[in-house]
Amino acid sequence: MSVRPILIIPDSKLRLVSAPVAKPARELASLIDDMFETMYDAPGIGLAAIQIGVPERVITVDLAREGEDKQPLALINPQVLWTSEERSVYEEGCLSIPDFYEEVERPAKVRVRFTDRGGAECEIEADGLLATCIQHEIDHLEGKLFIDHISKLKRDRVMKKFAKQARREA
Ligand code: GNR
Ligand code: NI
Repeated sequence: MSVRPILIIPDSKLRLVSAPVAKPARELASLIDDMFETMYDAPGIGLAAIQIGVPERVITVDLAREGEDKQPLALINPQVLWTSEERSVYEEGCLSIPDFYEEVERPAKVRVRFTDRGGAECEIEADGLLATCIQHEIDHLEGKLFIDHISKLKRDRVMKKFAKQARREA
């Protein structure tokens, strides 16, 4: 198991559309272990494989707070079956856009089909922060970031700041 580096914008890999998982079971299990370790280390409540440079459709989520028992959830090839008309707004952040937070409106509830880490076909209906987090992660699989849901003015400002930082570090 290892903590892997998290890609930061404007890394172009973050814009890739991830492919359905094709890995052998052992490699997939090891990817998921690394994703949880990386997510807990950050710390974050969700992670998509592309954030550690792997363009495959795997996400990890854990909304447990510090001191609570862990609630690790891995979703392989997640598919949105239904979203509610009702919307909700959360202040979102992203490990690939450090220290930037903005409110995003999304469907309040979502029903998702996925394969779990044991290979079982599952469905969950999520609401609250879990619904938002799962949608944020599924967006990553499409090369989409939460800043794509905010105003162009704010997005351009944050992209510019990170582009400048990347140039300084180059
Ligand atoms: O850690 C994270 N927190 C968060 C807060 C509100 C909405 C979504 C998230 S996901 C984010 C980790 C991350 O970047 N996942 O891709
Ligand atoms: Ni993110």
